[in-house]
Amino acid sequence: MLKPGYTFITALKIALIGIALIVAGRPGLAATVVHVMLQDPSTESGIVKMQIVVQPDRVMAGRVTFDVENQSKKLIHEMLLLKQPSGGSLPYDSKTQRVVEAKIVKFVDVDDIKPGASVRKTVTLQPGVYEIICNEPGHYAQGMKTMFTITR
Ligand SMILES: [Cu+2]
Repeated sequence: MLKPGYTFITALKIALIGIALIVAGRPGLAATVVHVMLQDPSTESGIVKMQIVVQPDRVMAGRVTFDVENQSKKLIHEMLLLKQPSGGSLPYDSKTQRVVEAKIVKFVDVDDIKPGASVRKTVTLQPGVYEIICNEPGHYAQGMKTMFTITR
């Protein structure tokens, strides 16, 4: 036979686990995971240029965890999340071959990820059209940029 006190504690534990499961299952409270894959021809045969693959490229506003993986076998890459400027293109310095970071608002900035390494970053994002880029010298111009959308 169980003691009354034990039964109460057990019921309380079950209730708390139930609440935790409900909270975890609610959108907006748990972070959405977005996979960002930084690739170039050294990643695998068939990839002909530097590129960023984002899955999914459209998520709801709220907490978003970016799981950034440098899938290159040779090159250091990085990942910046920024707002797309309305109409215009990003400020670019052709001398350094980089987007001028002092002139843009960055929501995520993961610098210098070594080949094969992964980094996770969680941020809270408002609806809008964003851009994910790599700003190692020359990489943006060579194609390391992709659109990313946050919906309501
Ligand atoms: Cu790069």
